[in-house]
Amino acid sequence: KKANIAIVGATGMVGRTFLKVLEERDFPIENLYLLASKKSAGNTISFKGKDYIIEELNENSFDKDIDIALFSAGGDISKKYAPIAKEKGVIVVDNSSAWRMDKDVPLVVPEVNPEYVKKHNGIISNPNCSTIQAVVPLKALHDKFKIKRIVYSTYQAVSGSGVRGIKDLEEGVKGNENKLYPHPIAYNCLPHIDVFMDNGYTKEEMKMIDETKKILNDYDLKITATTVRVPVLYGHSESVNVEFEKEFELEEIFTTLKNTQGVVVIDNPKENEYPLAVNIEGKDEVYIGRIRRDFSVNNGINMWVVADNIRKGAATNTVQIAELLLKYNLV
Ligand code: 11C
Repeated sequence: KKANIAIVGATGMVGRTFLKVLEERDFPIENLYLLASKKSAGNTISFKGKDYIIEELNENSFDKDIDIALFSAGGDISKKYAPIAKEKGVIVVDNSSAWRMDKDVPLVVPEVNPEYVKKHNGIISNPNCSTIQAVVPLKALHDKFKIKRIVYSTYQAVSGSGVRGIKDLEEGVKGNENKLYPHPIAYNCLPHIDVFMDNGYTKEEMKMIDETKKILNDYDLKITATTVRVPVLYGHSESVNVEFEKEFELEEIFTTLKNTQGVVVIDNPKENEYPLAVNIEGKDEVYIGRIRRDFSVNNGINMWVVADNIRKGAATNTVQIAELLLKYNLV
């Protein structure tokens, strides 16, 4: 079966990657509609060798026969237009944070909780990029050894902030002033992603904590996080410290991760081999290395988790969700 697909935010970094991923995976599309803001309307984007005209997103955009709309145009657009699309019978797969914590909205990572798409009420959320890459390995480990506590420390690429983040880094290394971030990102690390909340955490940190619990469907997990922006273009890296209830042999952790769908283990310290952001750009898997015991607790490990934030962290995961909708005959 082929589906009618709309892309909301087609000209953005994630929007363009949606198209690339749909093309690469040969997603079965009948009709494709590209929607964006007024300023891009009328321009064309090519998909599978054919040019498509970008239309302005408005309240009538979903009057057409659209099965699935992939949204990546920011939270405000999703808040306003996802309910309109849903009303017209479109299934929205939303990459923004607008609906993620809503009780009626499944938050899906296909390697972790694919069946949750069946519970959709017109909207399915794609998690935050830094959460997606963490939960792929954590789900497999949780099933086997039962996680008690997680400590996340992230090293996140500027592309997570979109083109303006990339510009701040590229201009910064030339000696020009930062325009997006509150401090220079060139030659620097900023312990500040998204806005600060009243509890002293940033919103990015709270997203990692809250979304992990929702995706793993375990609200008893103890989780803390520090999220840091680093001068890297693509690929988020994370130090993930995990404490388990159950005892384990380190070899079992390796075996579990090696057998987890969507995970690639690169862990050969003697040869200086471990996942690096610059090597995983354009990849769809989650790369893991530096797997070792945390000797400060009874049953703990540390690992280094790297993924392309625009692909697995956003576009690929969203397209995988759309693939599940077809697989489960939901469109
Ligand atoms: C970043 N994780 O790296 C953010 C970008 O909730 O979808 C994605 C924000 C989100 O800045």
